[in-house]
Amino acid sequence: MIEGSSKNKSLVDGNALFSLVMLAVIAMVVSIGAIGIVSVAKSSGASGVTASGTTTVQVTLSEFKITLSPESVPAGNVILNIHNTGTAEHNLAAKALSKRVPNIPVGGSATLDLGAISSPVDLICEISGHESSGMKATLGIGAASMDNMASGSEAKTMSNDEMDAAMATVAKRFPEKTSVTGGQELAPKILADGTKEFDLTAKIVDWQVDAQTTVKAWTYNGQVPGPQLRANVGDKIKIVLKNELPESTSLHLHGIRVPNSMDGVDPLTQDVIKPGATFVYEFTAKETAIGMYHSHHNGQVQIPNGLAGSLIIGDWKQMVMAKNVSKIGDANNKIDQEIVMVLNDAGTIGLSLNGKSFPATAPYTMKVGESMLVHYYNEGLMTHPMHLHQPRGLVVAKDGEMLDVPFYADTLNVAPGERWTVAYTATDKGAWAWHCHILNHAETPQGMKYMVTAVIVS
Ligand SMILES: [Cu+2]
Repeated sequence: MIEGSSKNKSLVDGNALFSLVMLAVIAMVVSIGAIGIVSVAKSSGASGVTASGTTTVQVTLSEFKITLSPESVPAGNVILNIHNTGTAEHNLAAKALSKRVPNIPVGGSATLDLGAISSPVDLICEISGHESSGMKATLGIGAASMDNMASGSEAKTMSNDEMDAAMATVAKRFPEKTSVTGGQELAPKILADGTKEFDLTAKIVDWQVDAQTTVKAWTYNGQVPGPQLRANVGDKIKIVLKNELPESTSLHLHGIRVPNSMDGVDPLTQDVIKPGATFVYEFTAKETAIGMYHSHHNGQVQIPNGLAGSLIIGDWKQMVMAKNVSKIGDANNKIDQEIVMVLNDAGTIGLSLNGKSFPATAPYTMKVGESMLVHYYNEGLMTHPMHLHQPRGLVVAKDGEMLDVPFYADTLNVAPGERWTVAYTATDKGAWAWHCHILNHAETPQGMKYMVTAVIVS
């Protein structure tokens, strides 16, 4: 793993060193001209999660294969989250258990509860000809799900030199270009009474998590994460959401003080927004916030598939510096850049930073003495301990509430639904790896992947 944090240890692992050198060289070249704020990340289909005895397996159907993540699970209750990312209708059946889901349309999803299993389960698509074309898979029974991601069958068939070469190849692709970047700031329409109107359309698009992996993403305005919305305390805000998805949806304003009728929890606080319909969320920003907006309808599918974005209320660069100026140690007492990093680990997007997977994640650039404010958002199903090798961060806010006692951390757990705000101030030049420290969220036997990027300090 790219490791070696802690203040004065140097990297000793050869692969890690090579990877970092590659990062440095490539990213330095690319960064001339400054890469600024926006980020992107990659991922490729991703992960299952165990929660107290039940394992959730992500199943992706396409022409003509069935991909399971993880590929085996501990004995116990198993739920399959199935996504059709292909271009034709598919179903999924566990014939030995007499369980199946109806045909799933293109871009659609379904859930299949297998109940308690203790032996491997064969899965197929029953549509005529699809099984024989390759749509079959076996869900194995074995060690905990994560072990499979790490041990990867490739590792057993590659020589050491082959593994080194594979790792070098993927590192050289960083930072890889993809067609669209998520989280772009959306300028509001300013209405006659000063209201800031943000127009969002929920729709499925083809999304590159990296240059070689395209998935069906569920998006706001074609972006993962959705566009970044910004406002100030006192602003009247209107979010006009048009639903062009094949499913109903609703939009929850997570961490933002709104009237109950604007909380987006169908069917309690509003009716569902049916496909083709539009709903208007309207409220006045009463308090500063590091807010999420995301689906609150079939959320365990819709959010990991991409329906999430940030709504930031207030000038956080100024607020954070005013409260923490002595601890941040910035050269001119001004935070230079502010970014949102949305973590995800499931659905069609999978393990990713801002909708992209390494090497398509965006690197960030800083100069010694400069500061960067990072808002981590976890929109996935698991906790991610985010680790930046250097510089260390000052954790200044949790869920949009400024901490009375900020603290330094080089690794910070970010649980689902949480937002943590961290001020990083660059002290040493170099290309510093930045990744989730659940190791198989950041690396495979073929090199760095998923939740990895870098900060390049010059
Ligand atoms: Cu992680």
